[in-house]
Amino acid sequence: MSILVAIWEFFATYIMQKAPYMVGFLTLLGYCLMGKKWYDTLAGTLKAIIGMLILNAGSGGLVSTFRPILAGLKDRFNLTACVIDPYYGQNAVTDGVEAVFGKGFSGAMTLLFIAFIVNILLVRFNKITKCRTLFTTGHVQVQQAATAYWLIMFALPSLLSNDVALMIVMAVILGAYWAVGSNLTVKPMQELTEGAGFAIAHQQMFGIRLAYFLADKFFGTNGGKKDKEIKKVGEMEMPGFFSIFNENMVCTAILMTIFFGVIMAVIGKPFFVEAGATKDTELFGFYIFNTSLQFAVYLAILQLGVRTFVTELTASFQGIADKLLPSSVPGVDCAVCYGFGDANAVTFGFLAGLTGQIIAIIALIFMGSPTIIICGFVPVFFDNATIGLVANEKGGLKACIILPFLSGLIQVFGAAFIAGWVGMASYGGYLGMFDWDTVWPMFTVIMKFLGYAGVAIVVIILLAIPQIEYRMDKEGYFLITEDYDAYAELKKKA
Ligand code: ASC
Repeated sequence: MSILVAIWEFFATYIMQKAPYMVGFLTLLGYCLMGKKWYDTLAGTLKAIIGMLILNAGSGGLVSTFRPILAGLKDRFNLTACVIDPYYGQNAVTDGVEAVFGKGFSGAMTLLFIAFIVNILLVRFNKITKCRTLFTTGHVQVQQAATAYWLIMFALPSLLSNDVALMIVMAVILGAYWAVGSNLTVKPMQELTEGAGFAIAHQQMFGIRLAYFLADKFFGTNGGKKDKEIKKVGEMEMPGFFSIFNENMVCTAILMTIFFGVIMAVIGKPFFVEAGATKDTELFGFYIFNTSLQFAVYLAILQLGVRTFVTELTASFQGIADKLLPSSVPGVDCAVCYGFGDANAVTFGFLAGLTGQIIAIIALIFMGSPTIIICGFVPVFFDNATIGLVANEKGGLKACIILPFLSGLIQVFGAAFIAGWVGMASYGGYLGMFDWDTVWPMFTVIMKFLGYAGVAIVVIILLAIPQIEYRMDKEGYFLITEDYDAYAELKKKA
């Protein structure tokens, strides 16, 4: 028995919460189920882990370089404000949950594991549930479990005295959100990657599907445009000087230098000297330029990581889909899709989202909002870059700029409302990613005002979504994950 407990503890600590090892574990399991030779299995597993570690080096580098700059705006202007950032959000829960609800943080980890089991069951029985995607991004699951823990306890205080019932309600809602949300990204991702065989398991899954829908409806073929009329970012013919923007690294470098140049100049050199990021003797302009170029560097690293692991994970997942979870695909970090589609769409999406966020923050200040939001790098970049990429694919350049811009506004207003209302703002941070500024505040409102009936409504809404999608395309629904070429053929005929 104690051996089983030890194995479980090892799995929980070193595999489930660490995305590279979760991806490695799934690759190993998949290849074993396929009966691959041991040395191919070993090589594939190592490539999967290393690829994810490279991806983490890229996204971690972006976060550690640019997060302090945006957070610096807060110190520079002496704002007591709530930073929207998954890590600040997690800290806020750790700091406040005991005082506010009398429950420890460890409950959030129990929630994570039970919700993950709910996700597995929903996929296992997908003949009935129509859910096709398994969450594999452990760090995101930790952040979301922490936030859901707070939001649901806030919404249903009557459950606080019954730990078991509370845990069941929370796990069903969160597990259903994981299964249903990532399932919504199957179609956008399969189309973007031409059948690479993954979905997104991150924090803007409803956002991705909404952007896909709106881009198509208002900027794309469903809005009456012909395919060739949709000018995508990479298809723009730029004359003369502007042609250098076609090159992703050059484009990113120039745009980031302009944007971060302005932001860093506003914050001022003394802040960066004090933070130990540069020296008094160093030229500030050089420091800004060098820092801005890091953006292109980390994006390139991130894309290398994606190339290293995606084929291993998706090829081996076939074994899991054949033997354990029929017709399913893995849900992965949103950064994985930056290896596909148009790389400049990532940059444009981010900058449009940042512009939206800054305008919304200024509006909050002018409206005298009791909660002021500070942009965190993770929501402003990873949400809006992803939304921009999907929007560009479906609706071209206009969609790639307008939709992330709107998303930026929504992120700030949504976060200001929910973080202020549930009391997380006073602990300095909120998760702040797109779904958590839109879908989750809506769930919280429904449950707060309707109690148990609200819980039922939320669960029914979630579970109904894949059913509706299935009924809209019975023939293609499972084919898109089982055999993308056959699916594409089917769509061409239709
Ligand atoms: C998040 C989070 C990160 C990033 C990363 C993007 O939500 O916590 O560290 O996005 O997953 O690659």
